[in-house]
Amino acid sequence: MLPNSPVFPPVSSTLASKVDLLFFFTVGVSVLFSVLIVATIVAFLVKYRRRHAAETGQEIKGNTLILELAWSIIPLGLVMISFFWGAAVFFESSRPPADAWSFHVYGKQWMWKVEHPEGKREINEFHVPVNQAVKLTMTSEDVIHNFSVPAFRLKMDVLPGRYTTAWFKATKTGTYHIFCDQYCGVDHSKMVGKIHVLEPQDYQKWLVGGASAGGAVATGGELFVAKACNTCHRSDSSARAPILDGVFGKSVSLADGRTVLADESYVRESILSPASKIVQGYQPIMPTFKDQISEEEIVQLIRYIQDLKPAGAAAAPAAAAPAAGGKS
Ligand code: HEC
Ligand SMILES: [Cu+2]
Repeated sequence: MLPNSPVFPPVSSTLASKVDLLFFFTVGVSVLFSVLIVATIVAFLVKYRRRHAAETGQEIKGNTLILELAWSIIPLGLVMISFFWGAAVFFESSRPPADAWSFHVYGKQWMWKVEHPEGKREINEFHVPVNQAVKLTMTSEDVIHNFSVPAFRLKMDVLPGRYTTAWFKATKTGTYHIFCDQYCGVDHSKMVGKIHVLEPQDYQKWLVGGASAGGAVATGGELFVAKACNTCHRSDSSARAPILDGVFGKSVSLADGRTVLADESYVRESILSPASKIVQGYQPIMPTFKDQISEEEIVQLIRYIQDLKPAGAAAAPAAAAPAAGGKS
């Protein structure tokens, strides 16, 4: 929209120009009315100024129906346009498309950690393919942060203790800024990063080459054994604990009569506070893993559970294309 403008960031995602258009519309309407109001005030100041000391105002009686209707209906119409237009853009920005690749983002004083669908990790650098929808599931390891990429018009709070999601589809290759948009401590201003948008073949090349940053984290399968989840959650169903194969993405009946969707937040809650949602037909014997497991390990377990197919179905091709990453 404004190429190479120092005022506006580049327009590099499918959502960016839609957000800009809405922004310019609301600013335009506001400026138009501000100018009209100020001009009217000035004109009336001059026109109805007191011309001699004894002058009194004329009494005004009755009303002008057309005028009253006009100044009610026109602003209502304009506000409704902003409302429905804004709602449409909001819905689009908050619903990742079904074919989005699933990335995880961790905010931490003072860095951004990213995990790719096939497990590769990086810090403050984020490589993504162009023209591919990317879904971010984000959480914080300490305080509230905010993941912001101005070029994508993307900005989402990253909170400790829960998952927030955002998505984007980059439309132009290049390197763009990542900022933390929520004051989070002394080095908040250094909590910045770069997002590199690559051609799909360059992204694949990048994926196979180079080491993964951020230290090794055990895979979900290893953790499932190391944390002894497998002693209760066995696929041969000794009836102590529900079989987890195929549970992800399904709805689960709880002992108190509610049903919940087994999504990432549900699995996370099941691990950290198992007693808050008890599965129907089971005893609350699962211990909490709070303080014994890191946010990154929880995500590994979620991914492992996500890939557990119901008995009989073909096993998921291990770490094939990143497209195999979750589609919740
Ligand atoms: C002592 C046995 C035991 C251990 C160990 C255990 N669980 Fe559980 N788990 C249960 C039981 C029983 C339930 C069902 C009752 C409930 O909801 O708390 C359950 C429920 C769950 C659910 C919800 C399942 C559903 O069908 O909705 C998930 C997810 C889960 N556990 C994951 C884990 C993970 C991951 C670990 C290891 C970090 C683990 N569990 C360790 C016994 C256990
Ligand atoms: Cu921050």
